[in-house]
Amino acid sequence: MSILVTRSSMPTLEEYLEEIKPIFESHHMTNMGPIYKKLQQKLIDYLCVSELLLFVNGHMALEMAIDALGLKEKGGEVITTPFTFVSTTHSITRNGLTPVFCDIKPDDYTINPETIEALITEKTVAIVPVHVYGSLCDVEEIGAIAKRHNLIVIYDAAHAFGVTYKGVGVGNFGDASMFSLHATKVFNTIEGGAVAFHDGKYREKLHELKNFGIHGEDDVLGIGGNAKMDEFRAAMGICNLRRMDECIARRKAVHERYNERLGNVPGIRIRKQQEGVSANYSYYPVYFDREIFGNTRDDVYEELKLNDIFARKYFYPAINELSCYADIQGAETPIAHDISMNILTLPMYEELTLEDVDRICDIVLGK
Ligand code: T4K
Repeated sequence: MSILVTRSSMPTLEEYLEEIKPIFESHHMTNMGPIYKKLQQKLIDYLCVSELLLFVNGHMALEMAIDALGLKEKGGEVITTPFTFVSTTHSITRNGLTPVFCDIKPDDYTINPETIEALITEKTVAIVPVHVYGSLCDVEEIGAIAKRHNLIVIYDAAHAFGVTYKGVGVGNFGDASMFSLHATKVFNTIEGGAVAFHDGKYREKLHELKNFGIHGEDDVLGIGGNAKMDEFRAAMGICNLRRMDECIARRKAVHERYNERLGNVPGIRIRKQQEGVSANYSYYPVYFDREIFGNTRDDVYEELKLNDIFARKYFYPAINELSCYADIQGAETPIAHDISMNILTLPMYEELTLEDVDRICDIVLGK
């Protein structure tokens, strides 16, 4: 059987059927029904955040968060990373804002705070960093920069569900954070997304944006869209959340086996455990230094493919090298370019066996 880069975590069919049974009695299938509300509260508790709204997917959650926090109205420039999934940048540009690409750090691949400040102009309105692969951004330094320059910070925490820093849930940093709850994520609601924030003044605007701008029965205040999470997806979330600890423990075992096998190989670079961070083991990225390792990232990718193993080049090309962003002028981002050319995310999911990991590593190492 093929091994793909990931495989969705799912409950048993019986467990899911039990959870969706009430929908067949009430016929309440969507529009913030009881299962939505139950999941919303459970996620507030699990992520240790004060406010959280659920969305149809992570992309719409981020796009609407940027709007709800007033950035669309303001217009201007947003400093962000070129090393991410294209959704991050699209969320900025679809709000009429201009992305300004800032280079990343070579060790954890998150935006480099040392280069942020030089990119700030009188047009800068926000920073949108990404906790890429679940690596925590330098939240303290980014927070200090934002305070100095009066900028909004919205984290793309698509990969960082359940990550904590010094015991604080990742969703507490910045003005808002978006989590993707897509089928490929550590925690999924099939498709889904969430925005966590602490200032209650955003609640109503965000809620309205995802529900056509409707404000009660008598008026529509804003020009919203439709990005509501339905009851069937919320039910999947309820089931999957029950098994989160087990799921993360199994991923951790996979991660540790990869570390054992690849951690000390000349020319292979793996991420180090970040101090104070409890990880969620969402991805297993490996950097290949072709000069030392001999084989390139692409050689390894092809060899795995020949063996029916489908690793992925997340995130290649860097966003500022994509055709749709070719017109965006800006500073060079050589580290993001180098990482995107040489990194491969190896298969990572809870059901991956340690024997599978050994087989993958044998192929990577040419054994
Ligand atoms: N920001 C960041 C940093 C993100 O990474 C993402 C999404 C977003 C924002 C936006 O969040 P969402 O709107 O998606 O909630 C996948 C995911 O679709 C996407 O969610 C994810 N990031 C991105 C990094 O990866 P593809 O096109 O690579 O997925 P696909 O269909 O090739 O699937 C990858 C593997 O996952 C498959 O080989 C098998 C497995 N899989 C896939 C699906 C769809 C399953 O096991 N079950 C499934 O249902 O984008």
